[in-house]
Amino acid sequence: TQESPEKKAAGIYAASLVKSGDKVGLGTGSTVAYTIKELGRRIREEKLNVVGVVTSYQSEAIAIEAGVPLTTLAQMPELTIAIDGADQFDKNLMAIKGGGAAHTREKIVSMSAKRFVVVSDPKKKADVLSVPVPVEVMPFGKELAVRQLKELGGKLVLRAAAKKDGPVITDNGNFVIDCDFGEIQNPKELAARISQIPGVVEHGLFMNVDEVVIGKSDGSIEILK
Ligand code: DER
Repeated sequence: TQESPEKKAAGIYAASLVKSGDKVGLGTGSTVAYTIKELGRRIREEKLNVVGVVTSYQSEAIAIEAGVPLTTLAQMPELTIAIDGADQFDKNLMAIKGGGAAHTREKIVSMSAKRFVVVSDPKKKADVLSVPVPVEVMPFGKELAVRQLKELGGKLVLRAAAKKDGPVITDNGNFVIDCDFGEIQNPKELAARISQIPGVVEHGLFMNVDEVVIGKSDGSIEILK
């Protein structure tokens, strides 16, 4: 993927928030990839001493390549800071994630951290959240989840894989249904309703963001708290 100055500015700034001794949750996607690579540079050049927990096979591969030491939540259940991207966020720091189908482990890791920082760019800022909400569902329960998500007003698409015939299978072995609810006036209520559907593993509405770092094309950043 070609360089994005906005994502690079946000990702590198977020890596500067990390200090030696921190236990770092490492999200998934192209923006946080800059953070992971910058942490690798700081480990090599500044002797930064940190351990990370990843949220996908993708972030695991990037972290290993960057030389970031990794462990698991089983060994390191309470994290200092989690850093991750998002597909959209609003002024109340509500976010929609899951563009990379990694939102279940991302939510577990971000909720395991004392501080959750989203790295993003101006295109993802919205007055009202409106992009489709990814919902990870157990294949066994897909039909029931489809019925109940439709009852909530969603227009649903089972996420198709790119280089595999058939649906995306997540790192957890499940399907992803992208649910278009249009403008979401009450994200907290929608999140609660989706979570009640049996067979839903996790949805992409995140209400635990502490700050959003917005990268700009001139390399500067803006922080929403
Ligand atoms: O899947 C996710 O939630 C990712 O964080 C993703 O939505 C953000 O990806 P990007 O940084 O490549 O836009």
